[in-house]
Amino acid sequence: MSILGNRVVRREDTAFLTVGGSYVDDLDLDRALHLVYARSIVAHGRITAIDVDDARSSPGVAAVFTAADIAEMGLAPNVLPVFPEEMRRPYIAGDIVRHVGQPVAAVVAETREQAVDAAELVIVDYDTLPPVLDLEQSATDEVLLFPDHGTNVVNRMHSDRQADFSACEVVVTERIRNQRLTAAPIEPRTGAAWWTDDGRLVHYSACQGAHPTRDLLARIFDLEPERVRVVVPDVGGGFGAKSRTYPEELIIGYYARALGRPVRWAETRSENVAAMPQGRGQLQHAKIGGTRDGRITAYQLDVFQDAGAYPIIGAVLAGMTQRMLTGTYDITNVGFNATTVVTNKVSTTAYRGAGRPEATVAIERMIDRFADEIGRDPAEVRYKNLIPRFTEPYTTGIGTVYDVGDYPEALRLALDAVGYDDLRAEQTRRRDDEDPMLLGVGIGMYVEITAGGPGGEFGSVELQPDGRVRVVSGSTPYGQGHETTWAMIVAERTGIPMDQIDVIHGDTDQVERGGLTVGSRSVQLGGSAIAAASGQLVERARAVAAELMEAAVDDVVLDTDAGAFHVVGSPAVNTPWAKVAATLDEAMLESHDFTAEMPTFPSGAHAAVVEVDRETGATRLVRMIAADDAGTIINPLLAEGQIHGGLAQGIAQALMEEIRYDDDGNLLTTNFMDYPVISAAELPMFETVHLETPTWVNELGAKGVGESGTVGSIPAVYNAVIDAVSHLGIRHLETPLTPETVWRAIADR
Ligand code: MCN
Repeated sequence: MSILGNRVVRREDTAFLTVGGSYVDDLDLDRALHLVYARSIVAHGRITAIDVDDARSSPGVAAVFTAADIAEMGLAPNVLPVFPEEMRRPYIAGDIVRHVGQPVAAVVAETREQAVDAAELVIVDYDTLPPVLDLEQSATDEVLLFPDHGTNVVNRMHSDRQADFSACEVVVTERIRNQRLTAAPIEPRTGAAWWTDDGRLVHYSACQGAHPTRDLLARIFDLEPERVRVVVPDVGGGFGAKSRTYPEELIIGYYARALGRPVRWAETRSENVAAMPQGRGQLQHAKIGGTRDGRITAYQLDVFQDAGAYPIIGAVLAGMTQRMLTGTYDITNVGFNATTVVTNKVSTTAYRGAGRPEATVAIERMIDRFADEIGRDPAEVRYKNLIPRFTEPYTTGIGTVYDVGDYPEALRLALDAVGYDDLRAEQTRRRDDEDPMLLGVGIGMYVEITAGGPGGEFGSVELQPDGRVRVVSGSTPYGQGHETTWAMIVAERTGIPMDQIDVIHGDTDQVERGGLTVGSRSVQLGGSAIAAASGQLVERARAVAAELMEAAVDDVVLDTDAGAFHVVGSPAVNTPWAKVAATLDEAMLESHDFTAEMPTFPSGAHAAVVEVDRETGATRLVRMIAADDAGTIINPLLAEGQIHGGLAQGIAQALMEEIRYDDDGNLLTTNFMDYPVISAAELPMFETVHLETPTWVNELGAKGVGESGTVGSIPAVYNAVIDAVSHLGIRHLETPLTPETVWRAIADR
């Protein structure tokens, strides 16, 4: 019997729930100095003078670095080579500041408190420049953020064809805003660095990939990668925003070298909200058209993507929106354009879903708008336009190739679970009775792309002479439970019990190579690598067992239930793994790099039931159903946990969370008082429904699940709230659907 598919509890949690995890800031570092940044209070301005004298002479201060002091470091490397050279970010701003919160000086002191106090004494004079905050305004280039570059536009994307609406009986347009969000990891960004006596750089980081950070550091400090060791201990969440280690942290090694002592950095929550790159920030102009009986025949999406002050990952995410343009629907006459611009706000980056929720929100809102326009039920319109079940690669109207999926079944399961027809009847009853509690039901169908980026993943499995197995993974987890997942895969392939399997990750001295844990890629790539390495190990061990049993290798099989090899037909005489291990002089190591032929496309249907208070505009999410298909599930408990977390973040985007700046570019949402991170108090018990169409892309049959919950839940909740108030003539509102937004719309009617 296979252990895969069982609800195995996370082995990671014993420590988390008892003694606690071990994070960068828990490092016991002898003689370490503390780094704190003085940050810009101006969104756009020229620095005319900077006075750090008082800061330098403040108690405990070892050094204060300005841009001039670190000039030899140049600008931080471009995150992607496609970005304009002129738009590279400085480690510390020297002449121009481009967002509130940008570092203007680095203060290093004996204690964190002393560094904070001294940073307050840094005095900067600015000539303010007009802030560019609006995306469409930025695209006009009236005010340039980088005059040398000549335009605020980072890139433009256009599909080969544009949608033609001439044959449509009905056409609906809408402006949809995907507001900025912060990932709000419980552990803000942290890092620590020092140099060893033989000149190696050691850097501890709370990030989403040890090796990519190591390679960046090697590049910055002009070292061979082997001369850098990056360790990623426990990480308190990342959600995409820690996928790239940022200049503020990358440069810690510079301060450590200059001062000859370890330097550590841990930002505050307010710094994290202001200065850690944010998610979303996409403005959409959508147009949908079709027949009066509900067949959609044309769809066009034109977007403006906010890159923030310096282009990083957020500046390419419109490409993901394009790839997932038509979602689960069979629409061939489609078009897409994107303009990505810089603005005087912190950069945008990947945040759970990264470009795919934006596509999903657009198509799912427009399906509802279209259904409303023709007076038909949104579920009926979806059924009419869904791609039928497919097991062979399917090419969408925009040219993306999906692996396998059954979208009509997902919709059926979600509607059954929620009791759709009864809800519609109840909704009508409440409307007729003028019940102050309006009922709304919303559907969010989704298909998303996982492991959509380049590269594969590394894994190795090593049988040691004492019988224990050492698994080494190139993936770096930050909350997903990889240790449990990898141990399950090895246990399943070898029959060795999980408690004899140790999992190593996140240390470049112990792991040969590795990628980023992004795009829900780890199980399908890292898991497949470990599965393949396990298979190779079984083959080698089988040869040893055959020798021990004096049998022909081809006659020997592994009984994974017993964890032992035997000759076909005679299980009584067997060689357990321990016996094979005992013959070894040195560990038996097998490794594998798995690269997939194509990404996988998890999908599903989410349904939300809300009550909207007509008097106050307040929304209560009453039920949330998620029917998700991530192919073969390794561990349903962990996969559900992923869905739960994703749902919470998606629901938060629909109802509550928003990063807001004022007209001068000051951040208004600076901590968890102003930025309402969602909690269990706002959420119902989630109802998950299971659906599995295993992918043929990898031997595990697994698709990613880490972001699915977010992608489907945003439009489901969004549509539910609009549905609740649609009979009042409200067709569309901007997220987050706060009580104020909803109340104003109702009051306007
Ligand atoms: N899983 C499974 N069967 C599958 C796929 C996944 O059982 N077919 C389970 C596995 O237990 C695996 C977990 O789900 O450990 C996640 O696997 P996968 O979908 O491959 O995603 P990754 O491990 O690559 O994680 C990345 C993904 C992303 S992109 C974001 S953003 C995110 C997320 O994971 N951020 C998280 N989940 C998070 N969870 C926590 N606690 N914290 C974050 O910051």
